[in-house]
Amino acid sequence: MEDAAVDSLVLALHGVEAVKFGSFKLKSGITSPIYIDLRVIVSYPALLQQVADSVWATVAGVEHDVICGVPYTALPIATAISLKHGVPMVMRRKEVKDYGTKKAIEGFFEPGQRCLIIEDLVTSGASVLETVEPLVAAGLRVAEVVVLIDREQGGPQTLERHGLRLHAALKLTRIVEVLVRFGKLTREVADSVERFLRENQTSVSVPQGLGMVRRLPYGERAGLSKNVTGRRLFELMERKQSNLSVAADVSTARELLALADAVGPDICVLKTHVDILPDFTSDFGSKLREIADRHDFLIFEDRKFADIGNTVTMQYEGGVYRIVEWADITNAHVVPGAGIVDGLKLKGLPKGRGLLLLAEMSSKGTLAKGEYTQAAAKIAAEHPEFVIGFISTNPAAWVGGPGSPALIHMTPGVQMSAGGDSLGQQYNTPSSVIGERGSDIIIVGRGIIKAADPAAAAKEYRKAGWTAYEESL
Ligand code: S5P
Repeated sequence: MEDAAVDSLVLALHGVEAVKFGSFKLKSGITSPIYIDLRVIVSYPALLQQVADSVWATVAGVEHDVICGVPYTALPIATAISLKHGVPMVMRRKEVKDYGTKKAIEGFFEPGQRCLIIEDLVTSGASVLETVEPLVAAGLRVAEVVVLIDREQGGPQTLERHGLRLHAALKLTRIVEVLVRFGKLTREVADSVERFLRENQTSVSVPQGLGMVRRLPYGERAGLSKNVTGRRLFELMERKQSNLSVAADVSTARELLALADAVGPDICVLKTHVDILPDFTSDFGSKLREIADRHDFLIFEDRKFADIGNTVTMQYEGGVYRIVEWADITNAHVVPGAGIVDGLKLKGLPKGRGLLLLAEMSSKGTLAKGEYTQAAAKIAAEHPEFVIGFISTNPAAWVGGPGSPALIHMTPGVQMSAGGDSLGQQYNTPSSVIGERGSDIIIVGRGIIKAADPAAAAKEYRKAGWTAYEESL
C-alpha cells in the first residue's frame, strides 16, 4: 500500500475508535496499552470499503479460487471483496464443532481449489488455524492468509509453522508510527506499546485438539492402505505390538546382521544405510531377509533418493546395492518434484515395495517445513498405491493434521530424553513423538545401538513407544 493510503486508513480507524490507546484489561488478565476492535467498521460503509480495498491490494497477485473470511469480524470484509471483485466466497460455520458429521463449510467449491483466508486481526494466529482446519478437511488447499492488522505478537511465525503465509495490510508498529506523526499519540505511549509487544509474544505450537484426527488402531488402518507393504506394516505392528524401528547405523555388515538378530523380536522395521558398510556383499540382502522373515519385521533402506525420475530408477535397481531386490521400503526427498515418485514406482511397485517421502527432518535448521511439507503431503496423496507414508517430525502440527490414516508417519530423532548431538540432530522422547506429535513409528539409532545391551534397550524403547500409542487411542 502507498504511504498516503496507509496514513488515511490508520487515521480513519483511529477516528472511529477501532484502535484505542489507554489501559485495557484483556480476557487473559493482562493489561494492554492498546485495544483494537474492528467490529465497529460495519457502521461505516465507506471505511469498510476502504478496509476491503486495502486488504485486497495486499494480496494482489496471490492466486486463489475462493475466499473465506474468519468469522465474524472478517465476514463483511470478505463479502465486500467478493462483491467488488467477483470472487466466490465460502463460509465456515463457527458452531459446528464436529465437522465430521455436520456441514462445516457453506458455499460451493471443488476439492483441490485454493482458498485465501481473510482475517481482521491476528495476534497469535489461533483463530486463523481454527478456520483453516475444517477448510482443509473439506478438501480445499490453504496456504495464504491476509489480515488487516498484524499485532506483531508471533502470529506470522505460528502460521508459518503450519505452512501458511501471512500478508498484512497494516502492522501494529506502523499504525503507532503514523499516529505519532499525526500528533494523535505521544512518544511515551508509543514506547509503552512497543514494550508491550516485546514482552507479550505468543507461541501457539499445537492448539489443543487442532489438527488431531482421532487415532485409528494400526490394525484398522491396514485395510485403508492401497500398497501391499503399507498393509503388511500396519498388520505386523498390530500383531507384534511394536511401533519401534531401529536405525542400524553400525560400522560393518557383520555387525548389522548380528544387531538385526538381537533386536529383531522387538521391532517392526529395521532401517539400514548400506552405503556405510565396507564389507557389503551381494548376498547381504538375502541374509538380512532371512533374519527379517524369521523375526517378522520389514527392511527399510534409508537411501533418501533425491534425483530426477530417470536417474533414480537406475539407482534403485542397479549398482552394487540393488536396493529394490531386498528392501521392502525406501525413501525419497520431494525436492525434484513428483517425477521422483514416478521413477521409483516404475521399479518398486511391480515388486510390491513401498515408499516414504521426507516431509520433515529432525535436524536443526531443516528447510523441510511449511509449504515444502505441504507439497510432500500432496504428492503422497496423489500416489497412494506406492507412497505408504512419511518421514516426519510433527505431523500433528500439519495444516489439517497428519492426513489420511492410510499413510504412516515414521519419526527419527528419538531418545529417552530430549536433547541433540553436536552435528544438529535433535531428539524427542517416544511419548512426545507418538503421543503429542502424532507420529506412528519411532526410529531409534544411537539410543539403542550405543547402549551397553542393545537388545535390552530395544525392549525399553518398544515398551515406551507402544504405551504412548495405547494411551493415544
Ligand atoms: O530427518 C531425519 C531423517 C532420517 S531418516 N533425521 C534422521 O536422523 N534420520 C535418520 O534416522 C538418520 O540417518 C539416522 O539413521 C537415524 C537417526 O539416528 P540417531 O542415532 O540419531 O537416533
